[in-house]
Formats: sequence, structure tokens, C-alpha cells
Amino acid sequence: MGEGRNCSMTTIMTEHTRRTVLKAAGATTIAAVAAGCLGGDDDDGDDNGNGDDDTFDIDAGTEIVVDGYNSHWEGVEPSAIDGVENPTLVLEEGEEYTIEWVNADNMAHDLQIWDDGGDVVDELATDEIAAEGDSATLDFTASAEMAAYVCSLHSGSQYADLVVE
Ligand SMILES: [Cu+2]
Repeated sequence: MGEGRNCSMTTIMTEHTRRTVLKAAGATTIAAVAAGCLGGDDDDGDDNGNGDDDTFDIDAGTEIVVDGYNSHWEGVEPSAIDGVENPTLVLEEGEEYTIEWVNADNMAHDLQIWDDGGDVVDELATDEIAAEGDSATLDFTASAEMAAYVCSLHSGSQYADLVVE
């Protein structure tokens, strides 16, 4: 239920009426609308111009791995998220996933799954780990209330979105 989907539907409707609108309003208006939608619906991960805004569909059963820095999560696996800062993960509701995080900067971190009110979902939270190279893992079933994966010690920066659909 992301904005991207709504935007895509709007684009389709625009295309439907394109001929009519072209006559009425001219091509410049259409080009501007389409460009705006494409910019907000980038989920292929190829455009890293804004590295904290990439969105990735994650197959059911995938073991996700991220490195934990106090400034961000950095994707490791699957390969699509490799090197991406705070990758948005799109999960399938009711499917099982594993997320492992690895301490990458020798500072204390944890990883928690939050709902959109900032509460931990289903007690999904790892212990704090402070030693670089150590890791912790959460196994979970994706549910609609899940909204983010967050380090509770650095939630202003080490915060990335989950989308469950
Ligand atoms: Cu942290």
C-alpha cells in the first residue's frame, strides 16, 4: 500500500486519457506528471542517486543480512541490497523471513522490528551487541503491522522501512 503503487495507478489512468489530454493540455504537462511518478516508484535499486530511498522486493524465505553502523543499516544480502543504505524491504504477508545484522563499527546496537507507532512487534528484538563482527538473527513471519527495522540506540539514523503486502 505504498505511495508508489497509487502513483502507478494514476499514471495508467493518465495514459488512458493521454490522447484526449494531449489535445487539451499539450505534451509538456503529461511529461511532468510521468516524471514525478517514476521518481517516486523506483524499486529496481539501480538508481542510487538517493541511497536511502531504495525499495526491494524480497522473496519469501530469504535470509536478509545487513551491516549495522550507528549512521545506517547497510545491505549485504540478498545481492540486490548489497551496499545500499537503509534499504526498504518489501515482504509478503504471512511468509517467513530471517534477518541477520552484523556489528560493523564496534558500537553497541540492536535490531528491532517496529510498527508505525514505534512499538516493537511480537517482541522481535535482538540483544545489544557491541563487538564488531558479532551478529544476531531474528526469524519472523511478515505481518501487516511491521513498518521498520531499527536500532533502538540510534533510531534517528539506523532506521529503514519495511513494507508488508
Ligand atoms: Cu545502533
